[in-house]
Amino acid sequence: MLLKWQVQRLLHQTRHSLAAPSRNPRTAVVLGRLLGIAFLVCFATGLYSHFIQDPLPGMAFLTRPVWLYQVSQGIHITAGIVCFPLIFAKLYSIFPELFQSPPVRSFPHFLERASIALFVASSLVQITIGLLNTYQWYALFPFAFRQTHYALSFVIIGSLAIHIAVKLPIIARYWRKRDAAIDDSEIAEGEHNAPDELQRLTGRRQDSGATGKIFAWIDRSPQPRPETSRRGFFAAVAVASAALVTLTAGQSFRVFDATNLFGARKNDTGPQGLPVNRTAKRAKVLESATAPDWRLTVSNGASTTSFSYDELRAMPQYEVVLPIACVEGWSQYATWQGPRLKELIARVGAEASSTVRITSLEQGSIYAQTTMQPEFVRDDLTLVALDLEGEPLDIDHGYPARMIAPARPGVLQTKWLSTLEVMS
Ligand SMILES: Nc1nc2c(c(=O)[nH]1)N[C@H]1C(S)=C(S)[C@@H](COP(=O)(O)O)O[C@H]1N2
Ligand SMILES: [Mo]
Repeated sequence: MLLKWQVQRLLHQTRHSLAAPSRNPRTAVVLGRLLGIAFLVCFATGLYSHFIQDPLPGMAFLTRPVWLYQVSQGIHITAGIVCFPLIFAKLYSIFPELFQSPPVRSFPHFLERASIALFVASSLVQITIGLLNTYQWYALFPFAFRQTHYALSFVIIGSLAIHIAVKLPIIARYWRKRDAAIDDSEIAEGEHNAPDELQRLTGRRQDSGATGKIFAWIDRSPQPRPETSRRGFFAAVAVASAALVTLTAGQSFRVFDATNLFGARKNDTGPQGLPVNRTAKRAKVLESATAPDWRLTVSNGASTTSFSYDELRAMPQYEVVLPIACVEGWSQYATWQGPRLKELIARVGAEASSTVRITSLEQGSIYAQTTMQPEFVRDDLTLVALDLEGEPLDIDHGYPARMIAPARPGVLQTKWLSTLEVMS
């Protein structure tokens, strides 16, 4: 019993000593709102990116505007990066709540705290593995990134829903600034955490009435002027977020190109002015891609034809301007030339609205084989690209031939083509 009291006192004292003007429910609600928006944006763009790579039966995707995936994924990564300052600010603002006493008051209270623990932990893991992935540090985690990231997103959205439901009274009360002003009468009904509530109230207001006196009794340490320091706190969060966007978003959005110092990729670098993640050497295709007898095999059931490089060049050539838009957030437009995919499969008697399985010369990579759905196959802009910026593809860009299609994630723009099989 004595121990219990001592623990509770310690928790109380810790909580008091952590009080600060920026640590109040209004700050937590404002940050929570911003985080909630960022999470929902990341969730929606994430689902799009997940299912376009792994469609459920019956799913079809838009092929216009051609930048749809590029912009969606750019937003996903940028919003994910902004979550870092927002989450840390939010954790800072509610940190004293960690020392609630008693730690658990009831079963619902236990559920509330457990759901927050899950929410915080999964969010931190989520944005961290996401960021690491954009820098291609996959080796740091021994699990499939996309599946884990996808599964965690449901844990997060689920616990976010519980969190919002539990905190609804506080959220409603501090939603608007003017509602956040609390009158002194509430001090009386402060129940178990009355001193904390007082601390917060007095931390936010510089009145010297009864509140001030009780406050002095609780803690005599001088407080910074609440309004100023709260504004300073928000300014710091805003500056940190803006700086992160400015220094990284250039990989996804041209406007920030000049200040792209920390983005995982820079535009206009690499062979033919386009970045390269996986070189021909690393993909172990240097030999197979330059073999003089290379042919592109196109099949439709029993009907199979193979095309030499020159035969592909002899077909009608089309020029398209399309972005490579990597799931890691970087993207860049380029000019591509080559025959249309639908005209190639027509040579083996397939309809334009077919599903095509695309196989690379590269072996043993998850990108070595991809499937293209009918809406992309039949599109006029979907090419088997031979040229990039008016010259034959650099070997690192997929020479002799690669796929390029509109509004598609980079992972599906298969390089070093070997075979195309019409599935249905
Ligand atoms: N065969 C093959 N094709 C591939 C890849 C790959 O590793 N192997 N990388 C994909 C990815 S993730 C992207 S974003 C685009 C552009 O990647 P690059 O920068 O490696 O050219 O090509 C795609 N095509
Ligand atoms: Mo990618």
